[in-house]
Amino acid sequence: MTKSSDIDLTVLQNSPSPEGRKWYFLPETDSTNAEVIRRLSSHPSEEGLVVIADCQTGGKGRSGRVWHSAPGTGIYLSMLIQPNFSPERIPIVTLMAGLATAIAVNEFIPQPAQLKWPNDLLLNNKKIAGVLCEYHATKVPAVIIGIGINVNHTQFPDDIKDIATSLKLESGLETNRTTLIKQLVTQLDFQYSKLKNNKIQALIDNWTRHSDLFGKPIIISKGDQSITGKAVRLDNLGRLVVLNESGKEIVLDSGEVRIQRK
Ligand code: BT5
Repeated sequence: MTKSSDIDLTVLQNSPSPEGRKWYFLPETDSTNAEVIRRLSSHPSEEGLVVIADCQTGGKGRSGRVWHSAPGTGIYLSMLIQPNFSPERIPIVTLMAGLATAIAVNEFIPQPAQLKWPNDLLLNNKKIAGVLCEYHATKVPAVIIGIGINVNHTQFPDDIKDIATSLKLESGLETNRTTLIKQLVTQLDFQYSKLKNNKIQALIDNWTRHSDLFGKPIIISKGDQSITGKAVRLDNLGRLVVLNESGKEIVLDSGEVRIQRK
């Protein structure tokens, strides 16, 4: 069995998809997001394009962080969308992609994973997936939705071993990556169609149902500031509304959230 044998591009290409979708599989790349961005210069209009890699040598997280992308075990996938809206809407795209990931992943585990604002999916308080959306302003503005899911990992490097988990570690079962990719892309298409139809509130309500963040005491770090309070809700721009310790509502468009567990 080759390392990437459970990713079967033919199965994916034959699955129901929007017309004209292109699928690419790469045994190795620096970053699937970077791959899509490079491709945009020669192919400026390819809405729906999906690029999958078996391994990333420069997997990207937010703010220049690294996404650990071991070969043969994870899903490293980018989808290109070219919606008719401005960069302010990217936070909503990130929520939409997280929701699609949660729904897809939850098909494969008995206990549901929970979304953590803005871009994490947690299982038993450990990170099982992350989303990185990047805006690229070309002739046809593009958003690259990057999703990393820990699927069949049995171990992680020292720096993340206490904060990361995988489907395999949580369920004890090996998951076929092609089956999960199919679910993920189906969900992405479905949630994106809702976004295009401006069903923002429905999307935010659904995201909220897939998160155990609300009502919990949290600490949010933003640069060198940190705010302690309770997550109250998301507003219609996808920002987090927090009730701080003085009883004042604060609206955050970015930050690192830590749930204070007892
Ligand atoms: C993310 O960033 O969670 C976004 C991850 C997006 C990865 C996908 S893979 C396909 C596409 N191509 C790319 O190059 N990227 C996207 P952030 O919230 O900044 O989290 C990064 C942090 O998560 C790191 O600093 C580590 O602490 C932790 N981390 C790194 N790799 C991890 C992993 N495999 N599992 C769990 N946690 C990880």
